[in-house]
Amino acid sequence: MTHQGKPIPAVATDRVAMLHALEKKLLWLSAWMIHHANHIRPNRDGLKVGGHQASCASAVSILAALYFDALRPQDRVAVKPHAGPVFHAINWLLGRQSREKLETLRQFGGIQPYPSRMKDGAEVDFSTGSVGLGVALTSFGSLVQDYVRLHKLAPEGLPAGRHVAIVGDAELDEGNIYEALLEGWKHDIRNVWWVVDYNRQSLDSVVPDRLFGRIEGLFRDMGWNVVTLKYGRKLEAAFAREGGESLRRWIDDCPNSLYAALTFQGGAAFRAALLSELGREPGLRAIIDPLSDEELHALMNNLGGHDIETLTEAFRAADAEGDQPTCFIAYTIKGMGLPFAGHKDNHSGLMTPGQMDQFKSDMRIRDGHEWDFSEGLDLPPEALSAFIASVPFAAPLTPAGRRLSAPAVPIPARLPSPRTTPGKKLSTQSAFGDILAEIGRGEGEFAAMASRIVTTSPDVTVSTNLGAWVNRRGIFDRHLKNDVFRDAKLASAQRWGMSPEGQHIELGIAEQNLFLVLGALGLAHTLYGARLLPIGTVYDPFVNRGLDALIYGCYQDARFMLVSTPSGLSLAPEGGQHQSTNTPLIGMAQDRLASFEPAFADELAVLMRHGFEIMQAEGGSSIWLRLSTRGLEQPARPLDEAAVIAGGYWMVPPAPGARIAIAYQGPVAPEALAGFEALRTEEPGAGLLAITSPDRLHQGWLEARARARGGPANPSHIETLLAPLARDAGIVTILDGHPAALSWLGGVRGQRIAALGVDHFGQAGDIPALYAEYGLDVETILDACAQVLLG
Ligand SMILES: Cc1ncc(C[n+]2csc(CCOP(=O)(O)OP(=O)(O)O)c2C)c(N)n1
Ligand SMILES: [Mg+2]
Repeated sequence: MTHQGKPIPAVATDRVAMLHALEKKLLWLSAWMIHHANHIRPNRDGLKVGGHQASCASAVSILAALYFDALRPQDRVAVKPHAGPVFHAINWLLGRQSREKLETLRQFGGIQPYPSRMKDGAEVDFSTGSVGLGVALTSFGSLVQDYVRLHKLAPEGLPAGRHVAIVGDAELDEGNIYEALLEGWKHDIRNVWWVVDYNRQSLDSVVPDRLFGRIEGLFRDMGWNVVTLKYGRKLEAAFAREGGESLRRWIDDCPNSLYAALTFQGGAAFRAALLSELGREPGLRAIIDPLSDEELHALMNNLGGHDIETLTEAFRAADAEGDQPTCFIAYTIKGMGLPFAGHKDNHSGLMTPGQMDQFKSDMRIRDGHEWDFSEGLDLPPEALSAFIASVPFAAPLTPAGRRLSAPAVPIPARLPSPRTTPGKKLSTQSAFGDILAEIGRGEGEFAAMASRIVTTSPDVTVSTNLGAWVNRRGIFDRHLKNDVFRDAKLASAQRWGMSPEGQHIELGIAEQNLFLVLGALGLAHTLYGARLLPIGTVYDPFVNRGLDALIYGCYQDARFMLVSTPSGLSLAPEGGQHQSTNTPLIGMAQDRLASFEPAFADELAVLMRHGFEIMQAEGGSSIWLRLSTRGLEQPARPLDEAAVIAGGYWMVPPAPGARIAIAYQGPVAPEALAGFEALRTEEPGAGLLAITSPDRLHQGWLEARARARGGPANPSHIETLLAPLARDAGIVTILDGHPAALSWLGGVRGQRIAALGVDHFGQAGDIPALYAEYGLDVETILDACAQVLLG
């Protein structure tokens, strides 16, 4: 075996001593990485680089016990964001991170402040940073792991892993945690550990006392085992002596803020407090009097989360218990071992150079040897290397490492087109349901892709038209559950039997959970070695409700298809709470998410197919389809598929040098068409532009402009589309959403623009009333045409 290229002799070692050495090493390295970034590395702009030495110190023992004892290669971990440096130090010790890289914390191209799957490399299982989300993702990861395994899609020989989150206690203030707990309970998740770094401090303050009593109860109610690691060995031994019980009671009753303040002040302050309150308790003095201030401080800080033996034993015991989800509440001190330990303002606190000098000498680190492997430890480096190489997590998960891959599932050249009859209206939402239901038959060339599609929805399965697909493919559950209505022969359009073979994950109404599940499904190829084609449906306005989790999924490059429907004013009688306006702008702004709003079923079929392709492509992305319940007459026509994918095509091309064009997006197509017919009587050369994606058009335009900075470049799709129009032509744009999504078209060639759309809250009404009120009607279109023509 080797470590960083050097051979390692097999040395018998004492496990606990090694773990102690490693926690010390991690405390040093994390503090030094941050100090180095702030004080040693040249600083060009005078900005504080930052970092969280106290948050790291709080978690070093927990992380040491996990990575160097409890974890196995197949386990998947979300590390508390502010302990990122500890995580990277661990990877260096494991030989999976280079030493040079440790010097790049928070530097351009270097290690990110919070672990990032995309930027920090293959060792990061789950990105973290937006507190609460990484924690919840572990639960849904375990659900997806079960899905993959029960569908027999997991690679041969890959063992099932545990999903572990190292959780900052303030993360438990995030509501998404409780949404995930509830959903996890419904799905009977297993193999999940949440290890709470319970330092009773957040960013601003010390958290209220006994909050955790409540939280613990919640975990138990949700079927979790809760293991509280309050005291370490030394304190437990003291409690066992005469007077020890009163000491325990005093600590138990001590308010969090006072305990934190005493920790910051040191052993003498603890002594004074103990003597004033417990001085007369028999036996107490015998416990504390022989201790120096320093020893008393160490005793009082000997909490469970800093006691490597307590931690490793608790993890081993839980491991032996089986797969019940388990929450460990590990009491810790924020900044443990650092000069600002326990201080309420320590979250972003950095050691001063003077404090670092002292800390360095306390840690016995010589100048110039700060990065040395076993510097400051009473151990030969070979012994340390040999121990590290022997821990379970050091074994490779696969020869290619921790990040898995799975081949793309072939997508047939054409998806089934929904049946349309001339004169019959069809909405994009029903077309979506029809296309998926047809695929769901699983016949012929669709068999392979049908078996990989997984749908999920937060209680809007039926109302987003997934019903027929679900009837064909069933609902996923680890346990077989019959459909009671069906067994009793009670009429219902939905046949909702649940089984391990089912392909729809039904969620309660919690949009963050939808996006977290999509995130986990969309990482299945890299985490569980199985390619899935995830589709999530949600009402368009409620994308906003789960937006951070959606962004989070995109940040880690999870791949899925989001279908949001209904959308806009067009779901008229539902009123202003349900009528979305800002979503087209979100679709444009969101990285790694190609968003589209087709108007017709044939466009939708092309875009769904495209979505299944790009979600599997190297360098691809997720896809978002904004759909509508408004039925439109369907055109019978040949379709320029590439143009639909690129974001737009001429429904009616303009004459060369035309003075005006109307550009529409989505379900306002009939108004645009009617306005266009009227316009044409006066402007026979006018064009009618169908926009399927402002996002793709805009992105293409940005990319072309970036290319053009390096010399002559091909024009973007939108430049090509607009080229036939006269230089000074006017454009009227219209969509059932915020007008800014298309108003930028005027900037492409410096043309006059009138941008119609919705920029106020909607309200109930029918489509004619609402379109008239919000200016999506023919009259407003024609007024806008006149305005741009007249300049
Ligand atoms: C969603 C979100 N809101 C706010 C923040 C800013 N923030 C970063 S850390 C933190 C408090 C963290 O406290 P805790 O989870 O207890 O971590 P620790 O005490 O271990 O540092 C806050 C509010 C964030 N990262 N994410
Ligand atoms: Mg905290």
